[in-house]
Amino acid sequence: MLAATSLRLAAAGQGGHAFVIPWENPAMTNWTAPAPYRVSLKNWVDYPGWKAFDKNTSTYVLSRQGVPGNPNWWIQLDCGAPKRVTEITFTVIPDYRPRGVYLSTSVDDVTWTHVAGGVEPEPAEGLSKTTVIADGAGMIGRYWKFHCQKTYANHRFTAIAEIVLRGFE
Ligand SMILES: [Ca+2]
Repeated sequence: MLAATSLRLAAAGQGGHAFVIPWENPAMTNWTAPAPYRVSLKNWVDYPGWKAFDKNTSTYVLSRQGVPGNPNWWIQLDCGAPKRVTEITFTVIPDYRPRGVYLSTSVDDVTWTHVAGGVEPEPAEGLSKTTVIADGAGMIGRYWKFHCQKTYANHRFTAIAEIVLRGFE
């Protein structure tokens, strides 16, 4: 046990994190598969939102913006257990860019902590943007929720092609 612990700490390097098994969210094949992962959302069109987490940048989640009284929409990944997430990569599709997207996280689906804002790429930045969390130290959460606040251009729809979370078990 001691040897294994020492090995992990050695691998952690200067960060000294106790858990250093690299982790990345799996490709979802439905709302709840593979278990224990689960995608949920609050949006304003009927769309298979789990495709924002299917590791395919040609598929996406779509929603309307600007619905009276409910202007924002969100999509979240429940990892089934807490993960330390150190970075996320957020990919859009050209004509339906969201704007002002921020990420929050929770360990219990009750208390939420703001993680990062502006996680979407600006048009000049291309279609994907990677955001490093807490200078690479990451944050620990089970639920990771992406809030889409605004649109670009004249579209009333926004879409997210793919979100990938990386970090440690
Ligand atoms: Ca996708």
